[in-house]
Amino acid sequence: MSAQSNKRIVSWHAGPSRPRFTPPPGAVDAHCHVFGPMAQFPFSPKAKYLPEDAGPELLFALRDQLGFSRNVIVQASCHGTDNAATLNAIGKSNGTARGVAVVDPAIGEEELAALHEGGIRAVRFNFLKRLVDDAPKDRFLDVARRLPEGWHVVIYFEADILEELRPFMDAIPVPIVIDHMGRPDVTQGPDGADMKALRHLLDSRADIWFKATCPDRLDPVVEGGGGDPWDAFAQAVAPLVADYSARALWGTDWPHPNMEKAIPDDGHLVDMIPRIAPTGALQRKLLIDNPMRLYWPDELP
Ligand code: 0GY
Repeated sequence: MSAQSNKRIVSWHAGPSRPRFTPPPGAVDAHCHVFGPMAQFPFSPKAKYLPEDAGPELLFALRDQLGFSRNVIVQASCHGTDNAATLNAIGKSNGTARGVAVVDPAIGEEELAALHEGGIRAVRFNFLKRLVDDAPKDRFLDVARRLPEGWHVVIYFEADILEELRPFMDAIPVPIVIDHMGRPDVTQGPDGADMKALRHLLDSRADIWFKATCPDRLDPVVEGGGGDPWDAFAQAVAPLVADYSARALWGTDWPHPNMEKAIPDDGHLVDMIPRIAPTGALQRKLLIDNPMRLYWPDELP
């Protein structure tokens, strides 16, 4: 374990408020994680943080409390390339969860097929230096070229390397989903340099999607610990969702890895939805049509 200390951290709210916004029936939380339970699914020796257990029971209880129907569970870096905890949660979901895996680039066809069988529909390439030791673009590309039918790639990066990643992204032959919009500086506003670069990227290909997620990570922390009510995020992101409404996804990011110093209230996160997607039609795309197209195309009406 390369985590700074062996103290296990809690990064999620103990009693999130009940949201005022009611998601439409069938809504998908398209970005969340599970941690452990550690006794059954130990963390990676390379993990950069050591969280308390946040297993499927807690995740599904939160899903119900917030008024969601489905989850897309993204393999968190603390579990490395062993997707057992994510698969365990999907297996316990009664068909209401699918997942995004992190894989060893040497993975073979049979292992990929087993992940598909377990409900995985994408692989994640993480470029955040504080979370992973290396991000080998050539090996990632090799995996991207060998994915099972219908899968996509999820990429997590920060805005300062977007341009550097362009040739890599251009070479990916399947749809791409950008985690947390590539972490733009939302205080620059909807027309700021980071949002312009993101729009430029989205305009370059019709199959690049984005997660309109994590106001708690992207909006500056104010006195008192959080950025809530996250006004800068709402102002910067609402126009993006309106202009690229067929490619926007939403998720809680529960259990909010590494946010232990500014834990967001999940009820407040849900209440951001009508601020970035103000109409019923936009909410339906963001929460149902778009994630269903990517993760449950077999169940589309
Ligand atoms: C997120 C963001 C973070 C962590 C991870 O896999 C992870 O550990 O994704 C982060 O620290 O920014 O999406 O959960």
